[in-house]
Amino acid sequence: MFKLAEYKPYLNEPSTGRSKDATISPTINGMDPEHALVRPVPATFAQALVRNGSRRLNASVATEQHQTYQQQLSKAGYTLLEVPTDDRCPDCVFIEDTAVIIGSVALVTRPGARSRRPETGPVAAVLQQHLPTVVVTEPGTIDGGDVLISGSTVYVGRSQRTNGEGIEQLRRISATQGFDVVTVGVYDTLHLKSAVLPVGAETVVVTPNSVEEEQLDGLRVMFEDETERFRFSALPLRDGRLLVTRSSPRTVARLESVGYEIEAIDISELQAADGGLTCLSILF
Ligand code: CIR
Repeated sequence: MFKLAEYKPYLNEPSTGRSKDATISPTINGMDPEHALVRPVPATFAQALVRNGSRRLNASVATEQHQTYQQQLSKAGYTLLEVPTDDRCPDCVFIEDTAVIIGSVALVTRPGARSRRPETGPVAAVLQQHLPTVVVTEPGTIDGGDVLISGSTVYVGRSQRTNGEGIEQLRRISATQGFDVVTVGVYDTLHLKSAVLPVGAETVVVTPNSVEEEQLDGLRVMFEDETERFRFSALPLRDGRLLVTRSSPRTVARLESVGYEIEAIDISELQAADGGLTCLSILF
């Protein structure tokens, strides 16, 4: 069973102005990523994989929302790099799942969903121009949405998409870069980062009772509002702002009350295909 009560929910601590974490410009692996790799929404987006949805996805709306996302990345100071979209890959806008930056290396994944495996090659081709790449091999599977890095720890979700062999391969490459790996069971959602969203260097917002929460004890945990289950997503930007989803105002209000500088955007169409804010870019 989950040990929710063991956590001291950061949200319940008295707020004394800006929190420490809220003032930190978030870094990845202790470095400040300058590039944001993105991939435009394909015309076939309506065929994207969806866990529970029934409504039809709209590629034009998703494209508009994706453009707003890119504008925010530019405003924050990232240099945008683009992988050409591919109409044979309806999910390719969710580029995060195809590669993970660990230290100075890019780990090109082997996505858990067979239909998504052709997405990795063109992403690897761009990343190879910037940093060394290694590739997850069969029978391992990893989706980048299952990988969360904080300090020198790599948290990896064991999910429907990421298997034990994939995690072992991740552990080996992480060790070469000086990172430990902690496995977190993912129960009630697609990826670890569907339910555990980094909002700063050491703080995450967690959807209660959806992952193995006791594995997160190295992190400061805040909780998503119960009425907004899985609607919250976030991406810490290099200019110190926190990009968040407009669909989760109560959770966002909690973050504002402890000092976060928030920028809220609407990515509802991308969320309808189980995407969030992290999954739309690879930062390096
Ligand atoms: C999928 O099911 O693979 C896509 N429709 C959504 C992937 C979202 N990826 C992510 O959050 N990292």
